Amino acid sequence: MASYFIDGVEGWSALGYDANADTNGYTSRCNSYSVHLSRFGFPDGCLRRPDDTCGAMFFQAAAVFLGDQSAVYGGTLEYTLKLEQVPLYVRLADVVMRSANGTTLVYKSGFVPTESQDWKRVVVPLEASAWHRDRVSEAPPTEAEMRAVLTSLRAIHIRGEYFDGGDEAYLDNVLLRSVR
Ligand SMILES: [Ca+2]
Repeated sequence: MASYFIDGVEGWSALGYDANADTNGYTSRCNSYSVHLSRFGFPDGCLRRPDDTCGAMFFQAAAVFLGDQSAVYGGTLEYTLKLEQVPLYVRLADVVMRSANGTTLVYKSGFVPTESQDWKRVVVPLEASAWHRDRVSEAPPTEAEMRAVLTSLRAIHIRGEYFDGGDEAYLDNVLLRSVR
């Protein structure tokens, strides 16, 4: 499963989470963001975060990344991100997954973006020990819990905002990769 955004947004959208979502819970605050395609990319087109602000914006994966993705347990979620501002929301998760029954798992990478950085490849292990239940400070899910989420995925959200106002973010080359 992959999105390269060569000619369009490929079914992706975006939503805003509360800037304090890691304390208050990952309940979306604004659901109706569109994403803009940019000619810019790594290479050939990418998603660009919307200009208006409503909390912390996350890119929302297209439907083809959702549903039964049980085959990718042990594999990776990979994406390329470019940010143009000093990060501020460092306490938020970088990826949020939610199952059809509402179970929420979050992932926080060790990646700390810097101002005007170049394109950065982020590789997220799809293994229970790398994730947390509900928020970054919580314990990891069990393998069974994580497999259950991957079996009925309702959402994958990739963080696109690290600074409160005036920043830009670009997303490209999203892959769900099974274990090889
Ligand atoms: Ca591209």
